[in-house]
Amino acid sequence: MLKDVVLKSLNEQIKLEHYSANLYLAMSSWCKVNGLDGSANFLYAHSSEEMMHMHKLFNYINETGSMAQVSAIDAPPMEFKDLRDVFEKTFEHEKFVSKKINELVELTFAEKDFSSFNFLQWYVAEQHEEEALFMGILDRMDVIGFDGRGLYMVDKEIGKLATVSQPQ
Ligand code: OFO
Repeated sequence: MLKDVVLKSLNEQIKLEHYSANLYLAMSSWCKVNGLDGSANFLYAHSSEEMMHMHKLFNYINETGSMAQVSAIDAPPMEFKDLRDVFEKTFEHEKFVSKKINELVELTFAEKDFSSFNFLQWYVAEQHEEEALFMGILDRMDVIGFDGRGLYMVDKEIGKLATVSQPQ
């Protein structure tokens, strides 16, 4: 069984991962209707990854004999200025998630919950990868630029990063 203070924070993280999944799904929808299929596919696939992050926490909590919670989550934004705005927001969001994971790690260490501390190391490594991934996309945008066929090229490059494609 988890201590109440740890359980509460892990359940908050479930909520945040679920929100991440919905945020990227909303962004995928915006990209799709704006003709940016590569980015739409990438963000759709990334939304599934976020659901996996959520399920991993959910299963961990239940395995300890504590109750994983399914909570109401806020609706994500649906309007974006342009593709750069979408990916600046993903990067900002991932930095926020990293901050929350670090707080959780700190809490489990302070509470001497070393099992949860060890479990959370996976998220620490994952956040490092995700921040690098989204920063890399912003860098690609800077290199390719948006002049002429730039937007088309950027979208194509982002599409290549999709881990799974959308169902037809
Ligand atoms: Fe994007 O890593 Fe979970 O939230």
